[in-house]
Amino acid sequence: MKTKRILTMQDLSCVGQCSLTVALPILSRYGIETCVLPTAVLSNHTMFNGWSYLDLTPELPSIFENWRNNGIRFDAFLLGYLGKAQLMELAEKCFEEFSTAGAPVIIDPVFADNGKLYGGFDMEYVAAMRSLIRRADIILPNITESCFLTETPYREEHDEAYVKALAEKLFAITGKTVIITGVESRGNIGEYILTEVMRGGKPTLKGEYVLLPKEPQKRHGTGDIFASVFTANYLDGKSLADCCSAASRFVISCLQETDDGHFYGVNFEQILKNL
Ligand code: PXL
Repeated sequence: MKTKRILTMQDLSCVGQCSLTVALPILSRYGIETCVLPTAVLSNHTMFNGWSYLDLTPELPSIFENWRNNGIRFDAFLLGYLGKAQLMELAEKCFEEFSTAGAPVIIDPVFADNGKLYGGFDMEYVAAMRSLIRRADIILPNITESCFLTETPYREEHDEAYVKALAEKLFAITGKTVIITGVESRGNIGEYILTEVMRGGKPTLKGEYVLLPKEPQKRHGTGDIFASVFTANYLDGKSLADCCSAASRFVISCLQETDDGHFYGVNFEQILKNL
């Protein structure tokens, strides 16, 4: 079987078990050739007290020129934390120029959680992301990101009608599969999938929950782990619900593997072999 080649575009945080340092080992573990486009190099992720930030945006045109000269193409794209609004246009150029036919674009918008933007982001970034997701085949925003992207007031508690409305507003932007992550329902947590299916010869929207019992602890980088496991399963032809379920189960195992002292991420390395 031909090995699939994916490009994952996100930051490289030297310390912190997120973005490229989780995407690369996880996707490789699934036998996918994983190429990286680092958008920035940070000393550590932005949940630590302070970080250095080397913006790699100016380097991208020459990276693209060399890929162009070498005829490089990718069978899929996974985008996570980008960092600067200017990168969105470059990301679009990258999909246009370097895709094989039908290569899926999976975007986890990664700019906010718990009702707030992450450090270093502003509304210009949100607007640029709103435009970029029109190019995605699948988006993986959490509730907070869904609210920012659809200009919906954030609610701490959410019910099914609220989640459905958010997903439908996102679908109106992308016209493609929307998967809202971190959705809570009666002590369970998981995803709400909204996708178009054919019913009686007509395209129809189908909503579906994938829920598992909630782990009490929260850790950084679990969204990036989710996106990587999801993507690997998706490229393997699994259903959207099975991709979500596999990704959530692995995140739960990672959380269970991590002791209280490990505040900045999860010990996914210990259980990578179980994937
Ligand atoms: O896990 C998301 C993420 C990725 N990269 C960096 C981050 C964050 C979340 O804060 O700071 C640099």
